[in-house]
Amino acid sequence: MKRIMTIQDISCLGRCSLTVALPILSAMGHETVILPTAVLSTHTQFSNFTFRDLTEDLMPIAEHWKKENFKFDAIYTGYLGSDEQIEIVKKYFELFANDGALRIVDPAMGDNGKLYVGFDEAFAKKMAGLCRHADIILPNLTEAAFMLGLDYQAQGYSEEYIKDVLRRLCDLGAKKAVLTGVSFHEKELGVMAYDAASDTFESYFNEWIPVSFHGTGDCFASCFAGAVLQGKSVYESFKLAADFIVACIKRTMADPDHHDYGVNFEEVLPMLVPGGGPTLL
Ligand code: PXL
Repeated sequence: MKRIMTIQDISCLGRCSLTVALPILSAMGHETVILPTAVLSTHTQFSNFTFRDLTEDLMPIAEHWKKENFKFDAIYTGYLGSDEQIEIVKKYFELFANDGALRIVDPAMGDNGKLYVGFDEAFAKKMAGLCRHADIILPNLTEAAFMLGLDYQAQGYSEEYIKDVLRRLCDLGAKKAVLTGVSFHEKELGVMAYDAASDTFESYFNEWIPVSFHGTGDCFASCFAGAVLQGKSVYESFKLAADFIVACIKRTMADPDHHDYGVNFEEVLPMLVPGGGPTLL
């Protein structure tokens, strides 16, 4: 069994960050070690959320784990609350990823052309600095634009433009970049990826479902990380993750009482279980 450490917040309600990463990675058959960076009453799209910063616990936890000589096959980071937490994650990479562990960074900090509440352009640049230490990064187009200092383009761009964005993302230092929320045709939405070592691109598209749900980026990243750790290729992993998200959105919309602050991924989890549950696409 593989052991993965995931570093992100606990938003108690809102189906994002650790409340999706832990069940998804567990369902995919991995021992999942969590490092919570903060506890929030909800994610930051709600008003008046509480925020308990856990920064001061992070290094004592690392020191304990180091003394116990715990090993990890992968470290996957998501939403991080501050510059200081980004620096601490770099230390975790140094301490725990020194014997071949895969470092996956989802620079979760924005969507639809805007950064989430609490983040600014300087934070995006710090996140770009963390990407330098990653094997694989998973930004959406908004996060890529902020990290690279480019204007956000919602649509109407060319394939060459996306390839240029991907090359620049790998120029930050990551070995591979997987860009989500890419669309070259009105009715399609998908993923394009770049592998700097082989200078190759791969892409995968699904039908565009014209809705937006919170937390889908975290579900995508968790499923992707779980699939890579199962030994799937980067292409197979982002294809599975994209299909998983489409299935989650369809399942959510099938409920007339659904809300938009998280998707029903729970009932779609069986499609990720090794050995197979039903495919719920
Ligand atoms: O889904 C990303 C995410 C994770 N954690 C917190 C958030 C968000 C997005 O808004 O607010 C706390």
